[in-house]
Amino acid sequence: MYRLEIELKRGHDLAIRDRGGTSDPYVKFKLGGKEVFRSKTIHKNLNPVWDEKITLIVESLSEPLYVKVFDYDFGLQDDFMGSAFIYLESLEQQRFVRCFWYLVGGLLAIGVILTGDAGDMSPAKFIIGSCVPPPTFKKAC
Ligand SMILES: [Ca+2]
Repeated sequence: MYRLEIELKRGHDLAIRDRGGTSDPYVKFKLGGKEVFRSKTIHKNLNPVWDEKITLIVESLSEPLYVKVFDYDFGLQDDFMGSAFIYLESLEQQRFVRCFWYLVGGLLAIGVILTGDAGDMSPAKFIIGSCVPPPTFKKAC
């Protein structure tokens, strides 16, 4: 069992899906085909700040965490804005924590900490992530 802490920080320069040249973005996290979290919707903002944290208990690292961004539309089907995968297996090997930027038609800042607990051994802590920093966007969280 692993404890996966996810911090959804913000989006940067996300895709336009509404006629006014903006979008109403929210983020869904899926693991093993199941939705595990849905963020709040930030209306009319391509640079939304969510600042939401969730903790998941994960049994296996073989399933990637699927991150999807949608534009909320009142009364209509929501529009897809972009997606990213966070590969939990690859996280374990890199022991650092940072805020990470994933390309999703724009960028998402997500911090990830994976804590591994192997049987009755004392919990081994892995602080982890992988990073896609855009060269033009210097601000880290
Ligand atoms: Ca909309």
